[in-house]
Amino acid sequence: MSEQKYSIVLRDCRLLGAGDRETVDIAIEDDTIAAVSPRISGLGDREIDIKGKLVCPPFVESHIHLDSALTAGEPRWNQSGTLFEGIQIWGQRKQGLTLNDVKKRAIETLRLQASQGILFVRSHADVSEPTLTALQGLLEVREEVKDWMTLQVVAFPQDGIYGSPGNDKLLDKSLDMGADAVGGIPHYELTREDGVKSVHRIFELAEKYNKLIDIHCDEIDDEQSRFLEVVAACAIRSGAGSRVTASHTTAFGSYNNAYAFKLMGILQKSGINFIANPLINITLQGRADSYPKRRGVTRVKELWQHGLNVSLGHDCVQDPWYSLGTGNMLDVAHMAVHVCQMTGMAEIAACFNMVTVNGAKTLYLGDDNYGIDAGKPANLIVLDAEDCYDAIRRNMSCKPFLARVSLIKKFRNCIQ
Ligand code: 17E
Ligand code: FE2
Repeated sequence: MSEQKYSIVLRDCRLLGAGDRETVDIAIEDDTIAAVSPRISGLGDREIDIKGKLVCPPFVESHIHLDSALTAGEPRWNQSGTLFEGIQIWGQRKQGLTLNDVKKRAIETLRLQASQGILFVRSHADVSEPTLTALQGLLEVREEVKDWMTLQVVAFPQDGIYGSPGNDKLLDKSLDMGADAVGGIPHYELTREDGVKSVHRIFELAEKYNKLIDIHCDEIDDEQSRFLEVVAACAIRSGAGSRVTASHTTAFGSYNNAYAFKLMGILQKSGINFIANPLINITLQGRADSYPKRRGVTRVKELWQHGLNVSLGHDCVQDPWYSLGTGNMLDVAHMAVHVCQMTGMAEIAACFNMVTVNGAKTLYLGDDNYGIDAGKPANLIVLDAEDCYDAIRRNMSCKPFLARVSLIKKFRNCIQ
């Protein structure tokens, strides 16, 4: 019997969570994983010795604003470092948006992300401007990059749904144009009532257009900001649970424990996803505090301990809110380990999951589309690390290589 032939065989791969267990070989045929086993006898046209390094599914960037990426300092720098000054500066910068401007910066950022092992990205697009240039640009980019990057676009009304007349219609139009998810910003609406109304409107639109939901929710230090409970209640009543995401939720870090305890039960019942953005929220929040100064990050550890799905996002790559982004998901996981005090071994592993498998769940990619199993698309990365602890600890020097098979051709020199 002739030996089985594959396009590529990766030898001696250490899978996530394998510990000291045996490494495996991974056979790839066309764009699909054909086999994963301790010893594959068939040969690949291309044989790559991974030398026991960590092989995992690609990084998932579950929360970024590509429309504002690479605009830091334009037209001016954020002096107070607050969310609100950032919104003001972006409000000026976005007046001059053109399709070309949005697309050029978005593609440059996506290339930066792909070169660091990210193959799935969810980006918000500000839909508060009547021209909808940011959205149109990102929808075109979604199409243009689809061979090497899966991009989801959230219609995000940065200035609020009820902040000015017409925004509600713009959000509706954005979904009609093809955005993948409905966004919102209830804590920024003019009143508490408007905030609650906006959450109900988001769920109504999601149902009308059959879209996912991802809301910027309670991104403020105000312990009275309680829109998360409204999101959870709507998720419970609509049954939309796993299709719903609450991003940021930094006020949850300021709630009193009695309320937080009650809320946690409701959240568990809702089954919604959470996204924390520790790099930017550690810098944006706490700006009105003297000392003690709050960390301004949601209760990541407790959400994880209670079985909720939490992923992590970069949020910004050099924009008015955060000028220091690199796009590297290990930077994000590294910061989460510190800010959320998740330094135990199981906790560090959990933070690694938050930039990989948990992100895939948040993006609702489906079990068939993500992971290292026979039959799934051959989307995987190789990290120059022994395990996820080593990867996070040495984040600056850990270089991912090899990505989606179609990318092997594009980024051939990444494979070593
Ligand atoms: N807009 C917003 O409302 N919050 C953020 N963190 C960013 C943009 C980056
Ligand atoms: Fe954000």
